[in-house]
Amino acid sequence: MKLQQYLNLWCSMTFLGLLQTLSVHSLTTTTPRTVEAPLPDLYEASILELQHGLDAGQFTSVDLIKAYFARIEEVNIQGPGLRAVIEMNPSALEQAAALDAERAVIGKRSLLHGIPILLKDNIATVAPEGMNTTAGSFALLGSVVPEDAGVVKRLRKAGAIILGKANLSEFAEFRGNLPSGWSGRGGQTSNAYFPHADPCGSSSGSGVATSIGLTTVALGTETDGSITCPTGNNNLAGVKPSVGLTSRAGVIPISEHQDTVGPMCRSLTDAAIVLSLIAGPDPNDNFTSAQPLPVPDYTLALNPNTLSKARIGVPRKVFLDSGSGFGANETLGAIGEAFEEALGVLRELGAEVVDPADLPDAEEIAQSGNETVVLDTDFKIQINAWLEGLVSIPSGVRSLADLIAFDNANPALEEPVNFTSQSEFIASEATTGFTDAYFQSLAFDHELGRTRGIDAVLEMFNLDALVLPAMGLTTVPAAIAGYPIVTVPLGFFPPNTPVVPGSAGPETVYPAPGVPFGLSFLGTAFSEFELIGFGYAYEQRTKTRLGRRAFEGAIPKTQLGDVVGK
Ligand SMILES: *[C@@H]1O[C@H](CO)[C@@H](O)[C@H](O)[C@H]1NC(C)=O
Ligand SMILES: *[C@@H]1O[C@H](CO)[C@@H](O)[C@H](O)[C@H]1NC(C)=O
Ligand SMILES: *[C@@H]1O[C@H](CO)[C@@H](O)[C@H](O)[C@H]1NC(C)=O
Ligand SMILES: *[C@@H]1O[C@H](CO)[C@@H](O)[C@H](O)[C@H]1NC(C)=O
Ligand SMILES: *[C@@H]1O[C@H](CO)[C@@H](O)[C@H](O)[C@H]1NC(C)=O
Ligand SMILES: CC(=O)N[C@H]1CO[C@H](CO)[C@@H](O)[C@@H]1O
Repeated sequence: MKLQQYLNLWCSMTFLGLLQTLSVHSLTTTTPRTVEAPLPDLYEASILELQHGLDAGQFTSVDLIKAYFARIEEVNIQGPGLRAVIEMNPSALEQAAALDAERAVIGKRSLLHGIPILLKDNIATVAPEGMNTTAGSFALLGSVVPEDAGVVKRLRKAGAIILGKANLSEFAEFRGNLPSGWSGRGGQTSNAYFPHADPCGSSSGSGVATSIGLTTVALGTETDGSITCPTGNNNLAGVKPSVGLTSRAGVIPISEHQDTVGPMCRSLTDAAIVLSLIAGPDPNDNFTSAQPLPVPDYTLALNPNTLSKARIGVPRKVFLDSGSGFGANETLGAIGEAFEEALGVLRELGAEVVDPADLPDAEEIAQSGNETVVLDTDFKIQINAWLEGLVSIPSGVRSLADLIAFDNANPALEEPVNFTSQSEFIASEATTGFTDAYFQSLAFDHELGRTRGIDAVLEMFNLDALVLPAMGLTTVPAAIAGYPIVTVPLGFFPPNTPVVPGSAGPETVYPAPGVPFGLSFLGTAFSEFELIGFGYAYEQRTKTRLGRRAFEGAIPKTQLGDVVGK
């Protein structure tokens, strides 16, 4: 079958599944709308709620874009200065109008038709649309990419509207010791739950913007922790997919062996809808040919009974002994307490919790330098290819060496005070290509993460998944294995939490009262469907996200009612 035929078939199959879910949801989770039904609150609005309103003619996608733009204006640079968004799409209103017209005449293409989505600034969009793709760096400002990223092509085909680009830790946190959530172009992203709190990185802007409804949904990317951690710190549901499930073509790279693109949303329902539409093979990223087909409709995993009889393991050594910190740390003890409670919830939901269920090689993983060898080597080769592949670049930067020189020559733009800001660039520049040592380290990573790590513990205890807090170094085993992580809200630091200043950069604090943290489900390659099911059962039982809102000044006031009919 030709790819296009396959895609069409797949789209219609997916669409049927999504429709089925939509009707399930309208029966069970929403009241029937009358003409006077209230407009959805954009702080929390889900894709399904917005589709109901769009279909019923309560508001249009043009209204949505206007409302989100106004919300961004309120809090991004003004007010609390959250700096979550780096650029708004100057073509978004025009695209929204076209999609509104298409909906009126032929109906919607998918559940993302006319829905705004924010992209991390390392995901490419074509230049004539009006947005940059820079990974936050002035060195890439004005550069022209050859084409849209693979995931963006899929989003456009599904009818989604690219709302803008999200701030991030510059170069997805692979430049050096930079503050989490800081980029030269975007400045310091701040958490919306406490003034100046660490948003975590590197998908910081995707996390903060989604947490308070500056967008309906967002995409982030992860090489090691960059979706999982900001999903947790910003009270969201996110999926870090298996390497090879979502295309990395057109994504400013760190390493093809670990990079992934995934959704960051306010619910796993939204995340499942987005993932179903961005997953799938892409001829421009051959790792995607390794995934099992057909791509599942992940919305069919949204069943609250999935944990009944599931066997879930607790790999305590990964988060207690490997430097993740909070095991013996009073300040971070709230995470440990909430985690123990979560295990109780899993049991209540019928899961058999196997505790501990340690990775047999947990200590080896904690001590291993193999990941650094692989990432340092891959980054130089891949970023050089990215820079060479650009149609044009005003800075003239065409290699990693040029990038380092650009930052040195432009300290006012690219050098935050008191940070050794290029250590990873410099280490990567010193690598000499695919040496024997590199291939050895890559093989060790796969062995440590997969055969002697995650797969070993799953088999040893006959487990369906692992569960652990979504923070710090807990992402390493899945990162080196290329395996998936599904993260949902777990809890919030209590009101009496002492505020620790400067922890992620001079302008940040962490922890602090009210700052969220997450719970992660891990599994083997391409187990997203099962992990989404487990996460959903937990999310629906606890509804932790709704337990706390952002601080008052960080909550935008503009709502659909302010723009509809204006
Ligand atoms: C990039 O940003 C600059 C300056 O903000 C802007 O003039 C330009 O239109 C943007 N887009 C591209 C593709 O250069
Ligand atoms: C992708 O292609 C490269 C080079 O063409 C090759 O070395 C690599 O093994 C391929 N990877 C997969 C997963 O097919
Ligand atoms: C506990 O965590 C805080 C915040 O990350 C950190 O500043 C502190 O050094 C940690 N204390 C110990 C004993 O690890
Ligand atoms: C890679 O992992 C193996 C197995 O744990 C270990 O023996 C080796 O020292 C590691 N290599 C590096 C560079 O850390
Ligand atoms: C940078 O470090 C110096 C010396 O430790 C200190 O005096 C200064 O306040 C720091 N600046 C910032 C912005 O943190
Ligand atoms: C959309 C938006 O507000 N972008 C801002 C991001 O931050 C830079 C630096 O402060 C501003 O110049 C942009 O306007």
